[in-house]
Amino acid sequence: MNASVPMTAQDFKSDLKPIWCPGCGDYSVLTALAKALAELGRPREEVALISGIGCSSRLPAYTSVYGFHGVHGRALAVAAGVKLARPDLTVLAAGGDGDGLSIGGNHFLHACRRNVDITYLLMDNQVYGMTKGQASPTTAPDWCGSKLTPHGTGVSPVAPLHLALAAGVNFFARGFAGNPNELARLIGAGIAHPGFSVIHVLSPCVTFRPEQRGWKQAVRAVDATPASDPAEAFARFAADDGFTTGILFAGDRAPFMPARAMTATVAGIAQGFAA
Ligand SMILES: Cc1ncc(C[n+]2csc(CCOP(=O)(O)OP(=O)(O)O)c2C)c(N)n1
Ligand code: SF4
Repeated sequence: MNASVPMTAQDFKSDLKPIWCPGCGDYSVLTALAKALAELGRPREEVALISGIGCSSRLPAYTSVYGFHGVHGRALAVAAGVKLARPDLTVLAAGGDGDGLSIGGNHFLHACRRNVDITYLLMDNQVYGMTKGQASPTTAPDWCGSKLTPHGTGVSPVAPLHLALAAGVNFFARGFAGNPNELARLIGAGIAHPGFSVIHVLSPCVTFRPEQRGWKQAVRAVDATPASDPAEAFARFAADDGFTTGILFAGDRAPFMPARAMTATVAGIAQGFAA
């Protein structure tokens, strides 16, 4: 591609046709991401998108940037490695609430704490879509839609905003797949903000949670400038119901980037093993 020709959102989509169910929110996340990357204007080979496993984690295959569709729950570990080895790249990670908060929950905490300059699309549908509809960490306790939990889970769900703030996240925005233009703006803001940025995307699973079509009526835009102090954000969003959208927190911690990582090369690492 000629670098002087401005790229369009379409240029950031691959030729693969997504196999998501018709109406899945993930289509709009792809649209928003492609728009954000076109607006960012970096060549495709300077962007890496890392994912785990799940319907949402198929995202890299449908983009034209470098991608890695890896192991369940380990997207953030891989993304951190990519960013530390190649700080010149724009690095994103993506995956579902199961991938990021169940099996990957520990990595989520440490990614917030460590603050490597990555933008993470946490595509939340409050269910394990790929494995046919089991409850996830963000599922409400009284949801009885899975045969595994016919009387609900009875367990308090994780609130990604509160969890991220407690763990030291540097940027937290919430978007809705049904509003892809606004979501593109939030993804762009997350990429521009130094450090670990979480874009919590409400992305309906129309197959196993058809009632999530009603999220359209539930979401509302935040009516204040983002908090920059975690205590202020906690106080402001203590009673948050999970449907406030926009940039909810923007901190100013310096990203984690050890000098040593910047000088490591594959040849150097190989030499170290040979010695
Ligand atoms: C180590 C491991 N454990 C379990 C699974 C089975 N598995 C695949 S995807 C998935 C959860 C998917 O849910 P989520 O991350 O919320 O994504 P969604 O499909 O809803 O987008 C699970 C449990 C797996 N692939 N690997
Ligand atoms: S099962 Fe749910 S999350 Fe997976 S593609 Fe279908 S609608 Fe989307």
